[in-house]
Amino acid sequence: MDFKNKTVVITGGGKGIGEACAKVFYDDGANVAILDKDEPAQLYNDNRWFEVQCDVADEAQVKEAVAKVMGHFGAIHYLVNNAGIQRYGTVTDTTVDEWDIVMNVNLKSYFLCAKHIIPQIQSAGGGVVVNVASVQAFVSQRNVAAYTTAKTAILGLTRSIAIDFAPSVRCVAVCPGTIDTPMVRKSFSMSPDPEAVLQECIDMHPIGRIGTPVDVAEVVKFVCDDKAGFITGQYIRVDGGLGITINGSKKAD
Ligand code: BMA
Repeated sequence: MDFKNKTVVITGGGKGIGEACAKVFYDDGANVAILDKDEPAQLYNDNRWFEVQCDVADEAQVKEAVAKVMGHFGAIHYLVNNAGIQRYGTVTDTTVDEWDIVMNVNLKSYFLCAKHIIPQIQSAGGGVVVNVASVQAFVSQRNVAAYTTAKTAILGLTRSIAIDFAPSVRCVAVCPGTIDTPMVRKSFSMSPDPEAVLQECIDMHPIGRIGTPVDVAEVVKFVCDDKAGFITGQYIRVDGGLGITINGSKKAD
């Protein structure tokens, strides 16, 4: 129970990677606070589990949520910025509204939560901010211009937080490949042949499968552990080798 008496705040913690993070921290003894825009699911009926319905792209709501978490747990040691959405379009066909919503959820919310939670982490004696980015910070798919831009910017935010708040606060980006989440399943379902898209995604990853939310959550938890105490300002790719070869998991032709 490495995380006993430690509190982690996880944005977008109601499903997908965020939910898996919440579970692995909870299983390791942490107090877990989930900030999610959807109605809380209340997975565990326990004092160590606290859910706040909150739009993390809205500063007033973030401030109120942080006050609620502080009221419940009295301290915050870790922030996992994870809330994310994916919208489709090139720069010429992405509307300004779509651009703004992707930037607000995938980037501004990371800034807002860091802004209002880092002072609490400092008061608690130090801790870690983990920013869940994407392998699309390095290699981009077609037709997701706003998403890949926001995910790339998260690396800059990660370095800034790491420099500005060292040594008491570490900040690390975790960059997943294709992970079996509701967000990714939704993207598959937009294709006339979702199974073919799934297979294409499997083929992109030399490990020969897409990832599970727990694959990512275990790395997020490790990064928060004192055992990772010499890692800051960096990114860790959790992507099954996506991008290291021309042919993904396919054997050479
Ligand atoms: C993720 C999402 C997924 C995609 C994966 C690999 O961040 O964009 O839809 O499959 O990156 O590109």
